[in-house]
Amino acid sequence: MWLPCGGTSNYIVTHFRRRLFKAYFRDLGRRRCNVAAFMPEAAGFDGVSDRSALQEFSVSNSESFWAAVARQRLSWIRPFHTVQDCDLSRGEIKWFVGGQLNVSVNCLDRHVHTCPERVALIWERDESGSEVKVTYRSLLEMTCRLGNLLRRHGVKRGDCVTIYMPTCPLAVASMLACARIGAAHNVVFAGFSAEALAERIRDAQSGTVITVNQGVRGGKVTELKKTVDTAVQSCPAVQQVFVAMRTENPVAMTARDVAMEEEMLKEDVVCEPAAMDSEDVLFLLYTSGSTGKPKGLVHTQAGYLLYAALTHRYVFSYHDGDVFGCVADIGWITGHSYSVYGPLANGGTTVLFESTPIYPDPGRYWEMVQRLKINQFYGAPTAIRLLLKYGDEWVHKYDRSTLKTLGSVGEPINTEAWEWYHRVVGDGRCPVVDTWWQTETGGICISPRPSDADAEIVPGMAMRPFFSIKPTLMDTEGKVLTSNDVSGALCIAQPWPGMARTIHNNHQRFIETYCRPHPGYFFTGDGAYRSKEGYYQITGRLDDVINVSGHRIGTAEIEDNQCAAVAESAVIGYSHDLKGQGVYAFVVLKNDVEVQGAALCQQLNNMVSKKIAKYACPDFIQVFVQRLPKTRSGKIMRRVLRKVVERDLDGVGDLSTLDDPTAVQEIIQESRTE
Ligand code: 6R9
Repeated sequence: MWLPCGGTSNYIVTHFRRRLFKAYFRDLGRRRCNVAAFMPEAAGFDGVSDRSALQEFSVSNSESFWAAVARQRLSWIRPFHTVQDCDLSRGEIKWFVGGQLNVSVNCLDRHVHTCPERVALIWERDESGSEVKVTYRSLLEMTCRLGNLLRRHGVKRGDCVTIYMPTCPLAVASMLACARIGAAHNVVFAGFSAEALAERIRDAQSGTVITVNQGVRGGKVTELKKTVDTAVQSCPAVQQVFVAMRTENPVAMTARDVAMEEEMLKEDVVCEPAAMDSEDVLFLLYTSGSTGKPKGLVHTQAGYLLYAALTHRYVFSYHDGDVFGCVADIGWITGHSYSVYGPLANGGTTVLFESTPIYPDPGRYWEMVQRLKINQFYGAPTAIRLLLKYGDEWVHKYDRSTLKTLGSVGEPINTEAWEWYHRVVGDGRCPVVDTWWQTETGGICISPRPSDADAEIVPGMAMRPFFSIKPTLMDTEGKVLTSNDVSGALCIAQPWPGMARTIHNNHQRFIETYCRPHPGYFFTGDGAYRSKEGYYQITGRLDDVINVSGHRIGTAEIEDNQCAAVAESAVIGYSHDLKGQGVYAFVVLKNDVEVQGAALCQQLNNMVSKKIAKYACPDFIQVFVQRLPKTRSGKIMRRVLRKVVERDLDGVGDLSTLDDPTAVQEIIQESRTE
């Protein structure tokens, strides 16, 4: 004790003890109260008095954590009897076994009971300034009519419906109508070619397709119905195509086609929801593998919905009344989890963005933020880098004071883009959350938030695992790396409810891709660095890793070294006589920049050798590339760049997800003239 012993001090000691005791419990009470205010379920978790204890609890008591959250946040028709039944090494994943629920009831009906007139969707149409608001009541009506229509046309529980539509309320209602009647949906991005669409319809064994007459994006009209007509010629199983009208232009209808809105009007606004088992299929979503055909990842009902809802609520700190603006297309997992399921499960108001970041001008996002009073904005680094090129004026023109959180997803966000997003878009006052996840993970797994309000955020780092996520890094021999300040293959050490359950029709491929490389772990295919402080930073796809003279370098590490003249870059490894692999860099310059190639190369080399090491310096820099080949969701296709450099154009593999094939032609031309 710090007081000297003596007669009079006894009183003081007791007095102090009592005060200390009281203060301890007051503090504990306050912390408990804080943590329960943050997450009500936490009040029932033993020993959880603050957020870091909550995080630890969620990892080491993942079953209790998810059981409490599932009971609290989902409406069940029948409660589950087993929280999880998983064996990662065999790729057997089951959550909330025995439970029954309906996803559309969770996303709609329960909010209609409490707040029918709340806006569920704000459809930000391509035509700027013509947004359409849809309340929970009317979205439920739309969904029910559509559910009844599908049922009347023979769509049954367990069938799979392909949705080939732009981001719009009817597309959301189509997804939810499938969920209502127990059919699975398969949304295909409405920019894919007829061939890519046909391949996905066939693989999903869809007998029904939903589309629109025409799409409108960036002011351009696309003939979506015609694309479907071509696609279904090679899909004998397709019996019916529902056609909604996005524009007023009529399209040729065949005997197979159904005029969707007209027929919906004949249907009842009440549609009995199917009681679905937790592990029934909710949707398939195709994502391209680097080789082979696209994979139809399968997500199921309860676990997916719960994970989307919880991550949406806590990563973005979404609160009732906020307007959530995720600008991803519904054809991607980001659109599924954060434009549709997460926000709607939380009774939120979500923006459906139909346009592009530069239509009608590069101020589009920020004008929309001002007009719709968006509180959380969630976009992709590729768009941020594009807008950065156009300068700050386009941002400053608009009032962004409603913004509270900015999110990034899809690729590593380089430091320059991160700083610009934070400083210019967010006026330096909004946390930027760089969220790492995959179609396979169903929702965000690593992100700077949730954490304490004043917890540091390091630019360009995803940083902290979400509740119950246990990231693990493996070395090249497959051993777990336990220390900090290391890089390795990113795995996740225990199952979580949002993870994909299988690849449609190919469970073997699921096991081989995700479970076999590191038995007992889910293998992500990405590389990551764990910093001295224990924060995670994604270094890029492992199949893109470059190995120079025995040093493994992630693409993101080199690409982050950009100088003022550079808009974006991509590096790949190519075969090099001495070093095994050399570094080949493609560099896109900012608009109106005049630089000498040699000076720029010198500058870039200096930066890389200063920040990483001399061995990481590009051996060859192809400057003045107009643009990089990207997927339609904005990811750089390094695989294609590698083939260009190797002059192996026949070996490029699946190109169906490539945004604009002319980008590849340009690079081939330029690489010949260099
Ligand atoms: C949500 C989504 C998944 C792949 C993933 C990784 C890359 C996504 C990232 C990121 C670095 C981030 N990725 N988010 N890389 N930082 N914040 O994009 O899903 O289309 O399946 O792509 O995207 O390589 O493995 P998906």
